[in-house]
Amino acid sequence: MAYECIHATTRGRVGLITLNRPKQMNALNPKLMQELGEAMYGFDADDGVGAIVITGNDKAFAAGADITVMKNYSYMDAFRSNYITRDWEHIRNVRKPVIAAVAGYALGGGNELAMMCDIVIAAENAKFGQPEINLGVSPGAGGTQRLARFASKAKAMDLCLTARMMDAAEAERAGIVSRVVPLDKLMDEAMAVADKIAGYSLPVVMMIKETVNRAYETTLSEGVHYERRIFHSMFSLDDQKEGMAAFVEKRKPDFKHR
Ligand code: DAK
Repeated sequence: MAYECIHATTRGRVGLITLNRPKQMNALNPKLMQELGEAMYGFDADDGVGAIVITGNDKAFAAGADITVMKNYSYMDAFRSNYITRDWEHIRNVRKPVIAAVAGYALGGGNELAMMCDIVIAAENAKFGQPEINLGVSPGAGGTQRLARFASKAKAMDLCLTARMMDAAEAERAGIVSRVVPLDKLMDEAMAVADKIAGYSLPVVMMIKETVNRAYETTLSEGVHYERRIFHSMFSLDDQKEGMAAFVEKRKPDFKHR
């Protein structure tokens, strides 16, 4: 499918989305976010796709929402049009794992987009931040909430109130990045991770994603209870029978994704 602001393609069982506004540092305009949602829903519905990778270019994952679009908005414009919210919430609705492969700047909405993904793999040149305060506004796509939950209150306050950027090593220490790799290895690493996940039983992968995300929405005892119910339900899967039989028979499992 041809898009204006992204590229979307499949490689094996991995759906790869590349943000493609290089001259604007991949600033996230409404068209890009609408296309991103469309491509992600397409991959989510495609039985041939088991995991999704979102990336940018070497200089920028995304330098935030497009400031040229926002600058003349009034309160009513933002409120009545539910400013970009509908297109941003798509990311959270996708049920297959989404990996952000981040090189260069991930700022404002770019950092928020990365934090909406399930795994963040960063190149050594990646820089993460919430510089909205420079523009006279606060983060608006979950930055204050996800940074406080995924990193800490101290990091959330520090980044949101000073606009300073974290490098990849600090972001990994803070907990928002899962691995850091050299820039020239970023896509190999991200695709290898996605490929590995896509090789497992798709319903199990989707249930694990759903269960981990529960940890951020509920109490520990409710979360563990939910995990137990999901675990019990997995004994209805052909893939559970196959996975355990393959272990006992000392062979590779042949998952059928059901
Ligand atoms: N918007 C529009 N254009 C941008 C941009 C952005 N966010 N970031 C960069 N550009 C453009 C620059 O204007 C420049 O364009 P030309 O002058 O060439 O036409 C081009 O990209 C290259 O940028 P620079 O010349 O500035 O390049 P440098 O290497 O010197 O600096 C930089 C790179 C990324 C450090 C710098 O461009 C920068 O500071 N950019 C702005 C970063 C920023 O403030 N980001 C936060 C934006 S606010 C919400 C959802 C999301 C949001 C809010 C609500 N809802 C769901 C309600 C998000 C808000 C934000 O992200």
